[in-house]
Amino acid sequence: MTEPDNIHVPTPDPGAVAERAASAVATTATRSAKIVIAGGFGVGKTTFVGSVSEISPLSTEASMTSAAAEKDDASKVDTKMSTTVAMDFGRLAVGQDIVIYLFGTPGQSRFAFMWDQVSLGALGAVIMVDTARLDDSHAAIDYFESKGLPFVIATNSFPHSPLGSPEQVRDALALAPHVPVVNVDARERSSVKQALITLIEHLLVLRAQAAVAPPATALV
Ligand SMILES: Nc1nc2c(ncn2[C@@H]2O[C@H](COP(=O)(O)OP(=O)(O)O)[C@@H](O)[C@H]2O)c(=O)[nH]1
Ligand SMILES: [Mg+2]
Repeated sequence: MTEPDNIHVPTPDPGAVAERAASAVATTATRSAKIVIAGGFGVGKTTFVGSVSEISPLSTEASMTSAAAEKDDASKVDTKMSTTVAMDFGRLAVGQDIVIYLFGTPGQSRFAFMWDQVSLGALGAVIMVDTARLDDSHAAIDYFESKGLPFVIATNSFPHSPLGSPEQVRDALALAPHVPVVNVDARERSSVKQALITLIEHLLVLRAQAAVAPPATALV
Protein backbone atom coordinates (compact mmCIF):
# COMPACT_ATOMS: atom_id res chain seq x y z
CA MET A 1 0.00 0.00 0.00
CA THR A 2 1.50 3.31 -1.01
CA GLU A 3 1.52 6.35 1.18
CA PRO A 4 0.22 9.62 -0.29
CA ASP A 5 3.24 11.57 -1.43
CA ASN A 6 2.01 14.91 -0.13
CA ILE A 7 2.68 14.16 3.50
CA HIS A 8 5.15 12.25 5.56
CA VAL A 9 3.27 9.87 7.86
CA PRO A 10 5.39 9.10 10.93
CA THR A 11 5.28 5.47 11.95
CA PRO A 12 3.81 5.07 15.46
CA ASP A 13 6.48 3.87 17.88
CA PRO A 14 5.78 0.11 18.16
CA GLY A 15 7.30 0.12 21.65
CA ALA A 16 4.84 2.73 22.85
CA VAL A 17 1.90 0.86 21.32
CA ALA A 18 3.01 -2.44 22.89
CA GLU A 19 3.52 -0.78 26.29
CA ARG A 20 0.02 0.67 26.23
CA ALA A 21 -1.52 -2.56 25.00
CA ALA A 22 0.22 -4.39 27.86
CA SER A 23 -1.02 -1.89 30.44
CA ALA A 24 -4.45 -2.16 28.84
CA VAL A 25 -4.70 -5.90 29.42
CA ALA A 26 -3.31 -5.73 32.95
CA THR A 27 -6.83 -5.66 34.40
CA THR A 28 -9.32 -8.22 35.62
CA ALA A 29 -11.36 -7.66 32.45
CA THR A 30 -12.36 -10.83 30.66
CA ARG A 31 -14.12 -9.27 27.69
CA SER A 32 -13.11 -6.46 25.39
CA ALA A 33 -14.71 -4.42 22.65
CA LYS A 34 -13.19 -2.17 20.04
CA ILE A 35 -14.95 1.04 19.07
CA VAL A 36 -13.82 3.42 16.34
CA ILE A 37 -14.09 7.20 16.64
CA ALA A 38 -14.34 8.63 13.13
CA GLY A 39 -15.27 11.85 11.38
CA GLY A 40 -13.75 14.66 9.40
CA PHE A 41 -10.76 16.83 10.15
CA GLY A 42 -10.94 18.83 13.40
CA VAL A 43 -14.30 17.51 14.63
CA GLY A 44 -12.92 16.54 18.06
CA LYS A 45 -11.91 12.87 17.70
CA THR A 46 -8.62 13.19 19.57
CA THR A 47 -10.35 15.27 22.25
CA PHE A 48 -13.11 12.63 22.56
CA VAL A 49 -10.66 9.77 23.10
CA GLY A 50 -8.60 11.85 25.55
CA SER A 51 -11.64 12.82 27.64
CA VAL A 52 -12.70 9.30 28.42
CA SER A 53 -9.54 7.19 28.30
CA GLU A 54 -8.27 5.82 31.60
CA ILE A 55 -4.77 5.48 30.25
CA SER A 56 -3.01 8.51 28.88
CA PRO A 57 -4.15 8.23 25.30
CA LEU A 58 -1.66 7.41 22.61
CA SER A 59 -2.11 10.04 19.99
CA THR A 60 0.01 10.27 16.90
CA GLU A 61 -0.38 13.99 16.48
CA ALA A 62 1.97 15.90 14.22
CA SER A 63 2.35 19.64 13.92
CA MET A 64 0.51 20.93 10.91
CA THR A 65 2.90 21.82 8.16
CA SER A 66 2.38 24.37 5.44
CA ALA A 67 1.88 21.44 3.03
CA ALA A 68 -0.92 20.09 5.23
CA ALA A 69 -2.38 23.56 5.68
CA GLU A 70 -2.94 23.71 1.93
CA LYS A 71 -5.03 20.56 2.19
CA ASP A 72 -6.72 20.98 5.58
CA ASP A 73 -8.57 24.21 6.18
CA ALA A 74 -7.71 24.82 9.82
CA SER A 75 -9.34 28.26 9.69
CA LYS A 76 -12.68 26.54 10.27
CA VAL A 77 -11.33 24.71 13.31
CA ASP A 78 -10.68 26.35 16.66
CA THR A 79 -7.00 26.53 17.70
CA LYS A 80 -6.01 23.60 15.49
CA MET A 81 -2.22 23.37 15.58
CA SER A 82 -1.74 19.66 15.10
CA THR A 83 -3.37 16.79 13.30
CA THR A 84 -3.69 13.04 13.85
CA VAL A 85 -1.69 11.21 11.23
CA ALA A 86 -2.04 7.59 12.30
CA MET A 87 -4.58 7.06 15.06
CA ASP A 88 -5.67 7.81 18.61
CA PHE A 89 -5.81 4.98 21.10
CA GLY A 90 -7.52 4.95 24.49
CA ARG A 91 -9.02 2.52 26.97
CA LEU A 92 -12.09 2.58 29.19
CA ALA A 93 -13.06 -0.09 31.73
CA VAL A 94 -16.75 -0.85 32.20
CA GLY A 95 -17.23 -2.52 35.56
CA GLN A 96 -14.79 -5.31 36.42
CA ASP A 97 -15.28 -7.42 33.34
CA ILE A 98 -15.32 -5.34 30.21
CA VAL A 99 -12.72 -3.10 28.70
CA ILE A 100 -13.42 -0.87 25.72
CA TYR A 101 -10.62 0.11 23.37
CA LEU A 102 -11.13 3.33 21.49
CA PHE A 103 -9.40 3.88 18.16
CA GLY A 104 -9.63 7.30 16.57
CA THR A 105 -9.11 7.45 12.83
CA PRO A 106 -7.19 10.17 11.08
CA GLY A 107 -9.93 12.47 9.75
CA GLN A 108 -8.74 13.53 6.33
CA SER A 109 -10.12 11.40 3.52
CA ARG A 110 -6.60 11.15 2.04
CA PHE A 111 -5.86 8.87 5.02
CA ALA A 112 -8.86 6.63 4.20
CA PHE A 113 -6.38 3.92 3.21
CA MET A 114 -5.81 3.42 6.98
CA TRP A 115 -9.45 3.10 7.97
CA ASP A 116 -9.63 -0.62 7.12
CA GLN A 117 -6.80 -1.32 9.57
CA VAL A 118 -8.21 0.88 12.34
CA SER A 119 -11.72 -0.60 11.91
CA LEU A 120 -10.68 -4.26 11.81
CA GLY A 121 -12.66 -6.20 14.42
CA ALA A 122 -14.59 -3.15 15.67
CA LEU A 123 -18.11 -3.52 17.04
CA GLY A 124 -19.17 -0.11 15.84
CA ALA A 125 -18.25 3.53 15.44
CA VAL A 126 -19.00 6.98 16.73
CA ILE A 127 -18.90 9.35 13.76
CA MET A 128 -18.26 12.86 15.01
CA VAL A 129 -19.77 15.75 13.10
CA ASP A 130 -19.34 19.52 13.19
CA THR A 131 -22.72 20.86 12.11
CA ALA A 132 -20.97 23.83 10.46
CA ARG A 133 -19.14 21.39 8.14
CA LEU A 134 -21.60 18.56 7.50
CA ASP A 135 -20.04 17.72 4.12
CA ASP A 136 -16.81 16.65 5.86
CA SER A 137 -18.63 13.72 7.47
CA HIS A 138 -19.84 12.07 4.26
CA ALA A 139 -16.65 10.09 3.66
CA ALA A 140 -16.83 8.46 7.11
CA ILE A 141 -20.58 7.80 6.87
CA ASP A 142 -20.23 6.26 3.40
CA TYR A 143 -17.31 4.15 4.63
CA PHE A 144 -19.11 2.62 7.63
CA GLU A 145 -22.36 2.14 5.69
CA SER A 146 -20.46 0.29 2.95
CA LYS A 147 -18.74 -1.94 5.53
CA GLY A 148 -22.03 -2.66 7.33
CA LEU A 149 -20.46 -1.48 10.60
CA PRO A 150 -23.08 0.09 12.91
CA PHE A 151 -22.52 3.70 13.96
CA VAL A 152 -24.02 6.61 15.81
CA ILE A 153 -23.62 10.27 14.87
CA ALA A 154 -22.26 12.58 17.58
CA THR A 155 -22.55 16.29 16.80
CA ASN A 156 -19.82 18.12 18.69
CA SER A 157 -20.38 21.38 20.58
CA PHE A 158 -18.45 24.11 18.80
CA PRO A 159 -19.45 27.70 19.46
CA HIS A 160 -19.60 28.49 15.72
CA SER A 161 -21.79 25.52 14.83
CA PRO A 162 -25.57 25.64 14.46
CA LEU A 163 -27.48 23.61 17.03
CA GLY A 164 -29.73 21.50 14.83
CA SER A 165 -32.20 19.02 16.22
CA PRO A 166 -31.32 15.34 15.75
CA GLU A 167 -34.03 15.18 13.05
CA GLN A 168 -32.50 18.11 11.15
CA VAL A 169 -29.05 16.50 11.31
CA ARG A 170 -30.50 13.17 10.19
CA ASP A 171 -32.21 14.81 7.21
CA ALA A 172 -29.14 16.85 6.25
CA LEU A 173 -26.92 13.76 6.31
CA ALA A 174 -29.56 11.51 4.68
CA LEU A 175 -29.23 9.00 7.51
CA ALA A 176 -31.34 5.88 7.87
CA PRO A 177 -34.10 6.38 10.48
CA HIS A 178 -32.58 3.90 12.94
CA VAL A 179 -29.18 5.67 13.21
CA PRO A 180 -29.02 7.50 16.58
CA VAL A 181 -27.95 11.15 16.57
CA VAL A 182 -26.64 12.63 19.84
CA ASN A 183 -24.99 15.90 20.81
CA VAL A 184 -21.64 15.72 22.64
CA ASP A 185 -19.12 18.03 24.17
CA ALA A 186 -15.93 16.09 23.42
CA ARG A 187 -14.15 17.87 26.28
CA GLU A 188 -16.59 16.45 28.86
CA ARG A 189 -16.04 12.91 30.09
CA SER A 190 -19.70 12.40 31.07
CA SER A 191 -20.87 13.60 27.66
CA VAL A 192 -18.44 11.30 25.84
CA LYS A 193 -19.52 8.37 28.03
CA GLN A 194 -23.14 9.08 27.14
CA ALA A 195 -22.30 8.94 23.42
CA LEU A 196 -20.59 5.57 23.93
CA ILE A 197 -23.59 4.27 25.88
CA THR A 198 -25.84 5.36 22.99
CA LEU A 199 -23.67 3.34 20.60
CA ILE A 200 -23.72 0.26 22.85
CA GLU A 201 -27.51 0.49 23.25
CA HIS A 202 -27.81 0.78 19.46
CA LEU A 203 -25.64 -2.32 19.02
CA LEU A 204 -27.80 -4.25 21.51
CA VAL A 205 -30.99 -3.25 19.65
CA LEU A 206 -29.47 -4.35 16.33
CA ARG A 207 -28.40 -7.63 17.86
CA ALA A 208 -31.85 -8.26 19.33
CA GLN A 209 -33.46 -7.48 15.96
CA ALA A 210 -31.07 -9.85 14.18
CA ALA A 211 -31.96 -12.59 16.70
CA VAL A 212 -35.71 -12.35 15.98
CA ALA A 213 -35.37 -11.83 12.20
CA PRO A 214 -36.46 -14.88 10.19
CA PRO A 215 -33.60 -16.74 8.53
CA ALA A 216 -32.98 -15.67 4.94
CA THR A 217 -34.06 -19.10 3.65
CA ALA A 218 -37.60 -18.43 4.93
CA LEU A 219 -37.97 -15.86 2.19
CA VAL A 220 -37.36 -18.24 -0.73
N1 LIG B 1 -15.53 24.34 21.78
C1 LIG B 1 -15.16 23.07 21.61
N2 LIG B 1 -13.94 22.80 21.12
C2 LIG B 1 -13.61 21.49 20.94
C3 LIG B 1 -14.49 20.45 21.26
N3 LIG B 1 -13.89 19.27 20.96
C4 LIG B 1 -12.67 19.58 20.45
N4 LIG B 1 -12.49 20.93 20.46
C5 LIG B 1 -11.32 21.65 19.96
O1 LIG B 1 -11.33 21.52 18.54
C6 LIG B 1 -10.02 21.35 18.03
C7 LIG B 1 -9.93 20.08 17.20
O2 LIG B 1 -10.08 18.95 18.06
P1 LIG B 1 -9.32 17.57 17.78
O3 LIG B 1 -9.74 16.67 18.90
O4 LIG B 1 -7.86 17.76 17.55
O5 LIG B 1 -10.01 17.13 16.41
P2 LIG B 1 -9.67 15.87 15.46
O6 LIG B 1 -8.94 16.42 14.28
O7 LIG B 1 -11.03 15.35 15.05
O8 LIG B 1 -8.89 14.88 16.25
C8 LIG B 1 -9.07 21.35 19.23
O9 LIG B 1 -8.54 22.63 19.37
C9 LIG B 1 -10.01 21.02 20.40
O10 LIG B 1 -9.55 21.59 21.60
C10 LIG B 1 -15.78 20.77 21.81
O11 LIG B 1 -16.60 19.92 22.13
N5 LIG B 1 -16.04 22.10 21.96
MG1 LIG C 1 -7.02 14.06 15.84
